[in-house]
Amino acid sequence: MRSLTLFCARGRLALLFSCPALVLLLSSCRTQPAERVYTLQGQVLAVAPSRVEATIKHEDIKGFMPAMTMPYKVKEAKLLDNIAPGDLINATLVVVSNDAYLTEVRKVGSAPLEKAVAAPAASSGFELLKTGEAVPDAPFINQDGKTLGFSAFKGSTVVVTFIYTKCPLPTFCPLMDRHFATIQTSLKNDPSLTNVHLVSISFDPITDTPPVLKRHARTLDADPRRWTFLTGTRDDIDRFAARFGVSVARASDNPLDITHTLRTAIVDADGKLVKVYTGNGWTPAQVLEDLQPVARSS
Ligand SMILES: [Cu+2]
Repeated sequence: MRSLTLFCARGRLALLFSCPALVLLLSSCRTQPAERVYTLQGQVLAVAPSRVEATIKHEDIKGFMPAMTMPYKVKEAKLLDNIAPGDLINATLVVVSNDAYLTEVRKVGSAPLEKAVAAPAASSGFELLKTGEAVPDAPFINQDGKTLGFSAFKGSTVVVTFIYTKCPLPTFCPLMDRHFATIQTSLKNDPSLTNVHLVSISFDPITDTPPVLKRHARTLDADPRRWTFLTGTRDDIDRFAARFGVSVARASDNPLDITHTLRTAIVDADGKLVKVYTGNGWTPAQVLEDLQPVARSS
């Protein structure tokens, strides 16, 4: 039931495309409140300088997601006025269809911070790719189970992002999916961008097998001629992703409990890095604008 609830959160339209049996369940989704509210308990590891976001290592959120460490938006900056790293908090997590944020943040104690919870990519021993540098090749498997290297996309301008299909927060991986779906629509309507290809790489190879990726692609209405989903071995994916600045940390007791950052990049038709977008603040319009000169020169 949990997966269905999450699915509803991502958008009812997706449900329509997925499978006929699920359509029957649509009515039960409709009756769900637009806003879902959960209790979050955990420790604050960091507070963003703008104080609109805090990284929290939290316990299981009953009925929603397992324990993990990740950044959460707060409804208003003043909610974090008296909150500092190390604080133990109780908060209310509000999840709406395309957004999630904390309200009612309450300090209930404090505890010493553990060191190096999610190692940043910089310490993983891989150098970040620089603009103009050739993106290294890496072996992947696509949603059809076909083996291919990243170099297979040479000749096309590529927009690549990193996701996993079970990501529970609408503002993270599901947002990357929605943005890519929006870009795909624009690509189809813009003849100058016919040579642009979208690539979503999952860093959860245990769950995101080719059939799972294929189903996921279908729910997003992804056109396999324009948008490819890739998986591979964990090491190959992590090594490749780290070059773009993606850090992926899996809990030692449960590799399905994933803490990650987001990076999206444009790679030109020669396989060279053009631009990297950090986090979830970028927009499809911005990427489409940045694609214009790149796609034209290829
Ligand atoms: Cu995610």
